[in-house]
Amino acid sequence: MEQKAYIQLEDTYGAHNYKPLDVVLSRGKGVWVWDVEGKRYLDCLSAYSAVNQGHCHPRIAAAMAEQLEKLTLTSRAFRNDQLGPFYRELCELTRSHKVLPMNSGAEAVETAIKTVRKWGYKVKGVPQDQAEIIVCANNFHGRTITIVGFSTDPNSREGFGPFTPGFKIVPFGDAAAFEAAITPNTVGFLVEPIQGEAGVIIPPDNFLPDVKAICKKNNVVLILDEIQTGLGRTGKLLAEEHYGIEADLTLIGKALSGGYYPVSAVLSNTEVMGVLQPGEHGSTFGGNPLACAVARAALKVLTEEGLTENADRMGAYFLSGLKQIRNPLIREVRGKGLLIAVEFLPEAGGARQYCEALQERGVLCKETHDHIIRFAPPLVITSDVIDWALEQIEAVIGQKQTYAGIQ
Ligand code: IF1
Repeated sequence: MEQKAYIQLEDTYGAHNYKPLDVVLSRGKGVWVWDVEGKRYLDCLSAYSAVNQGHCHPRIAAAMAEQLEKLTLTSRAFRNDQLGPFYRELCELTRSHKVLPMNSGAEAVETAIKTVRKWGYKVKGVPQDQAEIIVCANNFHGRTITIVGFSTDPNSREGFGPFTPGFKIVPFGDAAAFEAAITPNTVGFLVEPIQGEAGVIIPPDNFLPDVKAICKKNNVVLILDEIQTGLGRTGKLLAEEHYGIEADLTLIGKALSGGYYPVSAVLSNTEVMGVLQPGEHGSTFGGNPLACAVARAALKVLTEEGLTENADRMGAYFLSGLKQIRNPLIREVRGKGLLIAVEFLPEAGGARQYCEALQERGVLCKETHDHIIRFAPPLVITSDVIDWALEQIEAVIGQKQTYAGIQ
């Protein structure tokens, strides 16, 4: 079938809850993907950091293929031979005490919300149903009703009410505002170390250390959502390491499976997780043997192939190359590791046009909030590929472009 036939099928039979680029992919390997007409593209989105290990990594594929022949799902009514080793390897890697495995990132977020609320009632002594959780403006934590209820993005929440009570919103990066919002009923602070969807918003260096101290002083659980920033993306295994702190609960997902399977987890560095008793939380597929086998392989690839270190080196290289691009329409180039954004002034006419022009040149990326392009290639990228990507990006957004888009 031709590209446009696939597009027509999607548009005819699919809900229109996305506005994808008109590229129909059929194959992926490492940093590259190919469309149905055989054209090759550099993937600069990595499925929003779920493919940190690169597309179709053979070691993860092999682990999945082997497990497929053995056992895929038992439910948690019974034990299996992949879950315990997965727990241990993940805890040792992240210096965690406990793991609660789920499937999607949003489920990990919801699990953390339930856990800290229960901790608030059973341990902190918050009156029943009075627990408060503080979040930041411009957050992105998923798409469930509870989560979009504390979103500040109208597109994420309009028309989906009524929402779950018990959440307060403070400005991102403002520790004083966070402290001022705390009450005796505050049980948790849920925050991304770097806001991905908001456009790679990096807080002041002292924000998270200050927040950690404030949480400790006020007996508030610090929940870091590392579903996008975690697992090597920012040049550290977890983004919290840039700030020298440890969360009480850490949420991971996406690259936990290397893009092979929905796997997420809540990591507990304290006994907060201990409040959950049998039968109080769970999921049909949470912690299934196939998910665990895939995640174990994905973590091994991440560590044994030095992908975090590569993200640090290649991210610095990519960022410095982008910063050399001259264009008065560029407001800012920012990033940590291979989580990078180029923000344009409104006069540029929006970032989508640049994403479409880059698609023509074989680079796939995605705009966010109209004026920002996020560049987040798989962590296996090499400097020669970055050099090629910079040539394409310079050609599209470099100095010679006029106002309101491409000549
Ligand atoms: C979509 C955005 C990114 C996340 C953080 C939790 C979740 C996500 C920090 C929920 C998921 C995904 C969702 C996906 C696109 C992508 C996304 F554009 F939506 F906002 F990455 F920035 N915490 N982010 O980034 O994880 O339930 O999706 O597994 O909704 O299209 P999930």
